Amino acid sequence: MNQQPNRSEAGNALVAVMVSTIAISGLLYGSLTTTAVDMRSTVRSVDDVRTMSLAQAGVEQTIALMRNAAQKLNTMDPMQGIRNLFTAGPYAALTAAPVTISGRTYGQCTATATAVVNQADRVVVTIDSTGYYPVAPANAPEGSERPRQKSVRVTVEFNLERSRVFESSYFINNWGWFYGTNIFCNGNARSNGAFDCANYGPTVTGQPTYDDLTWDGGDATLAGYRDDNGDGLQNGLDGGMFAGWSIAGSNNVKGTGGTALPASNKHQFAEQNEMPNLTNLEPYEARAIAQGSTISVGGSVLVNGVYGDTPGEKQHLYLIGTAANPIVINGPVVVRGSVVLAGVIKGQGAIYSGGNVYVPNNLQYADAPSTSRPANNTQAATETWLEANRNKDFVAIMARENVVLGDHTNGTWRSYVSSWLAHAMNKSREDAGEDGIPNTRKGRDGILNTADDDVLEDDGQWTVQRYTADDLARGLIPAGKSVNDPIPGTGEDIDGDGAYDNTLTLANLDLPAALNTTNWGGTITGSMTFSSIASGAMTRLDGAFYTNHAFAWLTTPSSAINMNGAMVSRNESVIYGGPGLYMNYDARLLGGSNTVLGDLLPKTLAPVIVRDWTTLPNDPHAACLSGGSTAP
Ligand SMILES: [Ca+2]
Ligand SMILES: [Ca+2]
Ligand SMILES: [Ca+2]
Ligand SMILES: [Ca+2]
Repeated sequence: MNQQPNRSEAGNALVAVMVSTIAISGLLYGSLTTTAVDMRSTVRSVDDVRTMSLAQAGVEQTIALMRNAAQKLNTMDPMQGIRNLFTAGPYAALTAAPVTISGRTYGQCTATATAVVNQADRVVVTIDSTGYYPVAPANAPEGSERPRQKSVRVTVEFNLERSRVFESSYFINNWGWFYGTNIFCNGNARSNGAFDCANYGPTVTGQPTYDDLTWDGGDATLAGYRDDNGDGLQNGLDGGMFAGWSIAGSNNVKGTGGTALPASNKHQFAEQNEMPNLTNLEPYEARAIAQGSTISVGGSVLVNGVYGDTPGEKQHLYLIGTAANPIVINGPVVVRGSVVLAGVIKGQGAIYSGGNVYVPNNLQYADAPSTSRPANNTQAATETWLEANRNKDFVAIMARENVVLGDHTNGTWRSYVSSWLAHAMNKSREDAGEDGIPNTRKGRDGILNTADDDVLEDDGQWTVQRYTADDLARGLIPAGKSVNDPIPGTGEDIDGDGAYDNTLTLANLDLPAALNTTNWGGTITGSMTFSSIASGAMTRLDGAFYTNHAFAWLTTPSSAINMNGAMVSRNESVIYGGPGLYMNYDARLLGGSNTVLGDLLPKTLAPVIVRDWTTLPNDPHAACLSGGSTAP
């Protein structure tokens, strides 16, 4: 985001941002790379060590296969992808599979996985893996020396958790940028790709994050404080800036109290947070109906669970609330089309839109938290704030397409936003390469034609994984998909819709249908122009926002702009004016899967937890193998 260039003050650049994803392939790739290093270092070492590395490689490959199965059902329920591997009992992941790295085969491994806990949100798996050197007994030539074998048993845990993208005030799936001295990010600023401050002096106060939140009556207790600056202290000074790639031009970034943000609060090449996939809203529709969620205005129920699912019901929903007649939301609802939303909103809930969400003017809680932020970043102050504001209004606005704020029909709006959507740093077309991040073709070393290049970026090819016949046999192809179809969210399918997407343009942001009662339901009363309900000087935006495409806004008020909640976006094109832009993180989003907001937000697969690792004296797969016996 950036400050609008003032006519009398040349030199301020503009805004934009971008795309990415693919924590899964990143993790897989990272772990295999580690093994490659181990393997090479042991080439001259004893065969036993080599054989043990082969067993460990089998564990890593099995975990990768399970994560990959989760990816294949990502649009429905990633955990179901893992659970489907165990429908017929233990999962025979690898059978005398060669372990090959950079074209060289080091040996073979066999691995079997058994689900010891198999629940909707949590699966615990015991993996028995045996490494064989030089080959598995079944493949050993007759009369040859008995192959060596080493076996390990590793217990790993998979959890479905509230997506971590909601742990920042400002989260961008690719390129984050703060081009302004009066940006005040009261929370974390994070990108999956590079983060650029271009030597401006924005403020990032940070927000410590926690794994859990529990309640004892009205007493809140946060648990699992993450000491991400690594100083051993849980003193509220954690959080800050995070980037999956480099952080540039950040020397002037200020932290709490206006002093320089310490280097220990700037995290380059940090773990990426996977964007949830909202391509398929069916699971959210089922949840909305099961919970009996509603939206009403003036006592009339306008949405019952899902809007647009009954014959004759309109697809697009128009909601303008006032202080006298606020929009009243209760639970998560789905609107199959686009949404226009502004004015006063009350209650706790979420709106999942199958199209664009338009916020033409201020959106404000009727009963907002007493203060936008806790008194300070300590755990005690945060718990006190949570206790006071647990039941105050909260809304999450989730768009499958774009979030469009202000008056997008205005010529100045269109000029600024379109120039940033087209900017070279803000590439949105799906040719971002293996890492899902544009502008990384040269790799970390910045030099073209070296080993770390992202050769798939800008190659003119859309590279994705595709469903196979084996996936079909394992129940890993969701309804509506077939063998050879692209797997949504893999490779360069950055928005996870299973189709190639070109660069975002203004056409993606325009209304899907004219504003009238033929196309739109809700509080609309007749035909109208968008500009008649829109403002070029918005100052208030309450709620947590999510888009897998562009978050686009031009607002140039004469007073401060306050965003209270969170902003999660793939591409950002925010241009602002006035005395300051404040992004105040809503601390009710803290606490992992146990936030006060319950089940309002999407879930993704958490990082895999290794629970136990032990060596086995004998080969647990020996009974399954024919051929010679193995040496211990
Ligand atoms: Ca710390
Ligand atoms: Ca490509
Ligand atoms: Ca790339
Ligand atoms: Ca796509």
